[in-house]
Amino acid sequence: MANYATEHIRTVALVGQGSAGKTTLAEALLVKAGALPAAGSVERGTTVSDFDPLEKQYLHSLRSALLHCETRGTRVHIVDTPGFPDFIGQAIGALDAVETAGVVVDAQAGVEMITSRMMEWAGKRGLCRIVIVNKIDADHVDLPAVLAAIQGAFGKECLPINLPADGGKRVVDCFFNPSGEADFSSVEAAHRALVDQVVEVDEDLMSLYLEQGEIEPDQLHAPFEKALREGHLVPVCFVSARTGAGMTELLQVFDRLLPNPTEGNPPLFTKGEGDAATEFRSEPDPAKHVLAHVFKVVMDPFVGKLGIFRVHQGTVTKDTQLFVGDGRKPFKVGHLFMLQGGKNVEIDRAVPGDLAAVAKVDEIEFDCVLHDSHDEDQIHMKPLEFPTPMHGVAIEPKRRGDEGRISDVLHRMIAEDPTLKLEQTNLNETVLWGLGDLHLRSVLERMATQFKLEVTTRPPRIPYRETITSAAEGHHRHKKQTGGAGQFGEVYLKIEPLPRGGGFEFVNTVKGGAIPTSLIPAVQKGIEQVLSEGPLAGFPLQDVRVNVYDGKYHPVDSKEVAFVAAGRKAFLDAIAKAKPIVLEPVVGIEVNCPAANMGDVTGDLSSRRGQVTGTKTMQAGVLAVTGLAPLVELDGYAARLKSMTGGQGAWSMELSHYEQAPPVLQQQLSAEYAKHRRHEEEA
Ligand SMILES: Nc1nc2c(ncn2[C@@H]2O[C@H](COP(=O)(O)OP(=O)(O)O)[C@@H](O)[C@H]2O)c(=O)[nH]1
Ligand SMILES: [Mg+2]
Repeated sequence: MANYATEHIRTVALVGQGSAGKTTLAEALLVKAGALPAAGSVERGTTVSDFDPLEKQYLHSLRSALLHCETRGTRVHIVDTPGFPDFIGQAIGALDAVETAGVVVDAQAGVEMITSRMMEWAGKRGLCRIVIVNKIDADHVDLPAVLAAIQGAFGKECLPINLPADGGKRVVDCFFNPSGEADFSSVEAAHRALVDQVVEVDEDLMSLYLEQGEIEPDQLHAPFEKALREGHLVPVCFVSARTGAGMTELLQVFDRLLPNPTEGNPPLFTKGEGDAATEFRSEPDPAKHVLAHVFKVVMDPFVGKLGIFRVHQGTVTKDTQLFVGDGRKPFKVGHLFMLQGGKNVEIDRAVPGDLAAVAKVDEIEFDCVLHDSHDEDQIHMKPLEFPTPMHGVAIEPKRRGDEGRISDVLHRMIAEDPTLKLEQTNLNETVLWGLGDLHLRSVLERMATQFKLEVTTRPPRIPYRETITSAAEGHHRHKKQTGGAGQFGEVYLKIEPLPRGGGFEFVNTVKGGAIPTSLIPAVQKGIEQVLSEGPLAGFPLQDVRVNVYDGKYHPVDSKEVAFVAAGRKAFLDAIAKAKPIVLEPVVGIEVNCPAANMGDVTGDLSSRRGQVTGTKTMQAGVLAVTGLAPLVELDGYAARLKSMTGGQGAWSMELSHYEQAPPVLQQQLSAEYAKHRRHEEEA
């Protein structure tokens, strides 16, 4: 395979609502660029991206797929991502690997829930963005209205870079072309709007433009890239992945206008640990030390673990020795791959901008950094935030004896997917948390088909938390005389509430060796034992600061165990006096529904102790309702929404914050816990 210099590489993630046509578009681009002889179809399960058996069954992308093609001397890496809210983690992860987010909009549906979410995520990550309006061939599309909706939702900086012509059979470029025929608006107006917008980021050019009234396209390149980087310009292009209209023009936009890796915003890395950590940006220079970021890990049934990374700096070859994150032992690359859907193609080097993969390196985990310098360990990439998984199922093996393997396989799947969590509750439940029902189902199906492991599922308990609401003092003297040896430890501590989200803080202000420094970790250990099971209702305790300030020890009898016990009991003593409460999770919910159902949807939300925080028109006849509601009240919401909207509604939720649970609920939860404790003691 030919080698491409960094300047001749482009990286684009196709993101946006499910069914907008991302997979079909990726396929059409590969065909147009000559990387594929003919286009497959999503419906027949023959596309390069949707290669996974489960994707073929669902007719939807469930995971991101890496593709690449060559156009006019430029290599284009494309990441096709799923648009279903359940699999949004895959799309967010892909943003770490590219300069540009290509947000695909379905011309028939307009701006949708995931369109907005991805515009926002990509903006937060400092990516250049383009909007690709697909399906311009379809019946009943109102393209001027779609463009207006895009500008309404994302701002006036969304400007068409080409326009449909001949009734949507082709598109006409408006950037290089100062004039021409289009189906609506005019090429002249679009061209002028683009130039006006671009020169705004460059004062000198602006004066020149005002003087001369026109600017050479070549002079516009640098300010164009700057405008993209700064989010001052979001080009909009029109395509039909089905008829191929706009494909040549889109490839031309990729090649001539999208940033190469030296023109995008380089990602932020951190070096060192804790307070000593410093931030720095990678430099897309092939001659420097290697910095590569693993943005995706897959368990390939044939080659095993594949670590897929983006090179941000330096050159990786098959002879490169790479360190994994903080690890001290390097591995030799050996075989280096580039992916085309489910196919791995061996390559001999990867430079800044390339997306490549290595197989069978156990230490590689999602989000780790690969590097080749001995003195620069502890390198991390500034982490992306992912939505917190709020849908859970409690699982149990169908066959006894499968417990170990299930936990093993689930841990491997979690390593691939940052939006999947496994929790072992204190009620002996194993709960798998994901972003939605389909997300969880796909995991369990993969487990059943690929690993022959079957489980039964039931709804899990709500992830309540506990905290305290006032400061208090705690004390415990642990004294035991067993035979000759004794145990002695005494601890005085103070606790106080931290703001929500403050977690746990341990402070040691013991003076004069009242508790020897060597035994402080034992005290801390005892205290931390309480964190996983709060005394009020058995839920994890959070948002509390503990200050151990005094104590007593005995030169002979003071052992670690004594201080673990004293720490734990002193903490429990303080909690009992600090007005503990149960916190319940409150989620932000977004519902898309026909405007006619708005009253039902908002009324229903209020009846669930919820609160509507906003409504927004997405396009003619469709509303987005946002609100907040306690998670416990959303039981059965999917079915309710379906019946309220005749199947037209869509929704997603994300953890917003924790709030004090209503008194009745608190009493009920602590009564249940007390009963559970009695059972345990009797058993
Ligand atoms: N009419 C029309 N249909 C399209 C076009 N592109 C995709 N589709 C159809 O839209 C559906 C969703 O496409 P898909 O590529 O799976 O969307 P994705 O979820 O964004 O990857 C499929 O039935 C496609 O055949 C297009 O340009 N025009
Ligand atoms: Mg797809």
